[in-house]
Amino acid sequence: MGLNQVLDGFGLEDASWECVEFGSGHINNTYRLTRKQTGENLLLQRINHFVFKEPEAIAGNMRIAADHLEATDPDYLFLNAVKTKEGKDLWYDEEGFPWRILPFIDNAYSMDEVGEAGQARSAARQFAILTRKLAGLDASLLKPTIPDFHNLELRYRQFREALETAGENRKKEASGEIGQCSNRAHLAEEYSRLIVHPGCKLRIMHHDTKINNVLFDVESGEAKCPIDLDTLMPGYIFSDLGDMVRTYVSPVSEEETDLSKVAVRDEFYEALYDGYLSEMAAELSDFEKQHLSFSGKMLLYMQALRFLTDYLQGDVYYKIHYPGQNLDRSRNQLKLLLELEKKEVSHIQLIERLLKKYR
Ligand code: ADP
Ligand code: GN1
Ligand code: MG
Repeated sequence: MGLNQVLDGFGLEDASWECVEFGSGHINNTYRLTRKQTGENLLLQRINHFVFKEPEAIAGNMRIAADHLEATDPDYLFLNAVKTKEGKDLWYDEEGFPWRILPFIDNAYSMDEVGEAGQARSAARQFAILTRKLAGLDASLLKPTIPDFHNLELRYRQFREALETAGENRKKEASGEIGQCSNRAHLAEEYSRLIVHPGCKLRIMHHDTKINNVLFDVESGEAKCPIDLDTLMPGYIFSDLGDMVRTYVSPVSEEETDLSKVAVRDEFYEALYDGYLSEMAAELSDFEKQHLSFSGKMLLYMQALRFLTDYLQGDVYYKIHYPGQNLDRSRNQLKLLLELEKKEVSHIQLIERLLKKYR
């Protein structure tokens, strides 16, 4: 697909813009566009329509959220799409891929690993603010952009199905991880029990709160705003907290293959819960408060299952840079899950202390 056609779809002159690949996401293709004369930046993204089968749902959700925020809090920084020539949010290429342009946040950066506990606190605050500001909007107005995205029982079933069709070599390579994932099926049952409780509220959640989905301000070093809002949709409190535990507490990212480096940093765990609860504690039901510590386990288990399932299926979902990367990622997540499980009692006590602080 020629870039000139894409830019033309948005009424932009190809010759005036420089385009470079950007970011380290696993799903979409992201580019920074820079206007040669002025240095003005835009963010261009090709949405992966194999993953997001109903891209209009993303655009629709963003619009509903943006309208609500515009009415209730016009100063809140919420990125909404730049319109195509036809006044639409998305432009479709010949292969059926939707493209969008978003305002580019200048003087900001994202990171793949968290270096300081203060960054964990600050990022978690931003995700909490987003959910709090949307708490007055009926969650059922937003569509699931990926149905059953965080349905842990379904993820477990998909893993079992992948085992039935996987090649013998891959199954042999992954035998240890297959065993570890099979042994934790009770977590999926626990999740299903928790989310049907009336105290577990259906909320508008981000669903992809990993650390490279928040931008930090160059000057202040503080988190500025959540990005990657493709999965902003109805869900439960565990999703966002869980993905933060998954990606903020370890000194290394999910890509690290030296498992001795994968660890739980208590200071970072505390900071992220502190930041999140400082904004969200008053919003939570008693039931949600009582089960917050489940979040990290749930998300780590789900991510281990998802990477392993993709490995068993022949790497059809996540971008990989070398063979076996999805198995390595799954190993990394299982190690972190094990480390987290060891600290469960002290984490529950910590969360109780923080809930008292924000009562
Ligand atoms: P993916 O779905 O592939 O993860 P993202 O929307 O997260 O795509 O974008 C990839 C990267 O691009 C981010 O990690 C961030 O570094 C950068 N980025 C995304 N949106 C913006 C923005 N509006 N302004 C500046 N940089 C951005
Ligand atoms: C994907 O798009 P990206 O890289 O921010 C995935 C998340 C996973 C994450 C693991 C739509 O997020 O669910 O947690 O990879 N997004 C989708 O790094 O599947
Ligand atoms: Mg991303």
